[in-house]
Amino acid sequence: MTSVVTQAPERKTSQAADFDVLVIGAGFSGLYQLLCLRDRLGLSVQVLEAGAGVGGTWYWNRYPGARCDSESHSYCYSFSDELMREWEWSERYPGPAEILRYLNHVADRFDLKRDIRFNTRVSGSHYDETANLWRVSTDAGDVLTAQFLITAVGCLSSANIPNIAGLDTFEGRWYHTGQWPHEGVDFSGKRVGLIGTGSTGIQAAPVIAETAAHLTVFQRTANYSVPARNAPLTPEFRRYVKEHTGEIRRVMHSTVNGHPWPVADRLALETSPEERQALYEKAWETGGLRFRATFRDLVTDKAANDTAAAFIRNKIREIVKDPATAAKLSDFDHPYAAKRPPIDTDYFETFNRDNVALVDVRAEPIDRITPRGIRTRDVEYPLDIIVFATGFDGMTGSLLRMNIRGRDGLSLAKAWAAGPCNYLGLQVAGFPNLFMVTGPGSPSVLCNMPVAIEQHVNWITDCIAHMRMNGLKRIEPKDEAMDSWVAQVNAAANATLLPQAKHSWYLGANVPGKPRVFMPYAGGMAHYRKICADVAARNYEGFALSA
Ligand code: N01
Repeated sequence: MTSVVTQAPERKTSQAADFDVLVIGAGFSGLYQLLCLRDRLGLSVQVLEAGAGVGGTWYWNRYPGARCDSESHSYCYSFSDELMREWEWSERYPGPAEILRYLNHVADRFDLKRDIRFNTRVSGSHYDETANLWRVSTDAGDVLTAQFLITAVGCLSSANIPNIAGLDTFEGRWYHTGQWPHEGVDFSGKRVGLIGTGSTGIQAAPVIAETAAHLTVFQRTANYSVPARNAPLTPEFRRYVKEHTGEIRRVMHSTVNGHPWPVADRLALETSPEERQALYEKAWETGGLRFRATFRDLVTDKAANDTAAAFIRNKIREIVKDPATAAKLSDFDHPYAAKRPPIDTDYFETFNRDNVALVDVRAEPIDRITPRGIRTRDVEYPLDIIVFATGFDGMTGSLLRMNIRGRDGLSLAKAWAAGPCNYLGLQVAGFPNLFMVTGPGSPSVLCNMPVAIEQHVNWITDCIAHMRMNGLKRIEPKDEAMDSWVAQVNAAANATLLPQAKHSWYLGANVPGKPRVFMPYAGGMAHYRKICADVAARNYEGFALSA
């Protein structure tokens, strides 16, 4: 833990408010934010959490095959060497049960649960300018007040269930992966339809296929995927992690996307075809998101990207025995990694099973859901269960559904009608003392999330400490700082191939009516970290602070 103020001033709540700070969400972000504000700054903090337990994303996403795509030794907090050393991950990629055990361990170790109100969904958050406090209402009818409001609601918490006609007539059962029943779903003997082939659908399909009588995968856009190569961690690797915590953290904090490996400093187009092929083969065998780090021009140069796309297309054709299915699975319409690249365990192999079929809904669009199943233009597919792996109203959905209103009743929805304009992804003009952890306009989903979260939480904590030490009561960004940041976010995206994926949730393209704006900051986590540190060092340049 480096940048956060460590001296706890005397605990003191402003007279008018119930708490100094209200934090919404008890996932990775909310837990760490509570710890920093309560135990390091001595503030009174209340966390409001819709779930019955801690965990955020991992509390809700318990679908079959769910597993984190970041490697376990880096998908954890790095603020405490002791915590890093004492926790032992069992596999290369942790599943929801293990991540929930970890987050409960953290919550218990730092005695966080006593300040979390579970089963409490926020229904409205209004800024009262006269009193300079936020009034937060809950679905239980309570109203709580605080000087600061911090959203720690995650980027992917608002399920996107497509509006397909007839869903209400379906006589089977249906589920969205992001709201998975905690008791699980029994697929045995069932005919299952899975809609969606993003990271989630690609993880779920092989596991569902193992027990279902039949699985039909409805694919709208062919997706790249690379083997994850999950495996139990060896004692040697666990020892290595314990002995190198500082070094692992240093690498995670210095890389473009917060993973514990650097992007190779070589160009695909300056590498001979033979060597390039050998490097891709090696990366394919190693598995995981590291594949993207094979060359540094993969997400900036289309010709370089084409070499990776061709390699993956060939792999799919080698794996999938039916050439027509292989062709549909590899008919990509976007550059590799322009959408979040999935990693999988036997996804393409699953299409060699007798009980699995692929439907290309571009060629054969879904017409409606019937009482018996899904009808496309050509055929009715009889189903007992439909699984929507159709993603989320990403980045802004979880914020906008909380009915946030700033000065003069301005709603965040109105302020963001043309897209999520803000400063550094942290604050929005007109919404004083409201901070977003990993909001749009920050690297967030382009980064290994715990790394992005810790940086934001540390920055916000330092900022609040600065305000209290200097008798400052209010902070919000200046309009010109916001405009400049929005321009920088756009420029960073346009320097990459990412905006070329026209159907990407990064662009809001998966939600009808949502403005098409590239939302995360694509300039790299390490660069972003420096920008934020420089802003703070220059006396919070771009923010208006007042007493
Ligand atoms: O959602 P997605 P996701 N008819 O939006 C399809 C993170 N994550 O839940 O591409 C037919 O990526 C849609 O088709 P198209 C990760 O950041 C992390 O899979 O829009 N199909 C697409 O195929 C990820 O990016 C992990 O044409 C429809 C799919 O549904 C993010 O979550 C694991 C449709 C949605 O893909 C979201 O991933 C999983 C319709 N009407 C996820 N509407 C780990 O690290 C949508 N689709 C573990």
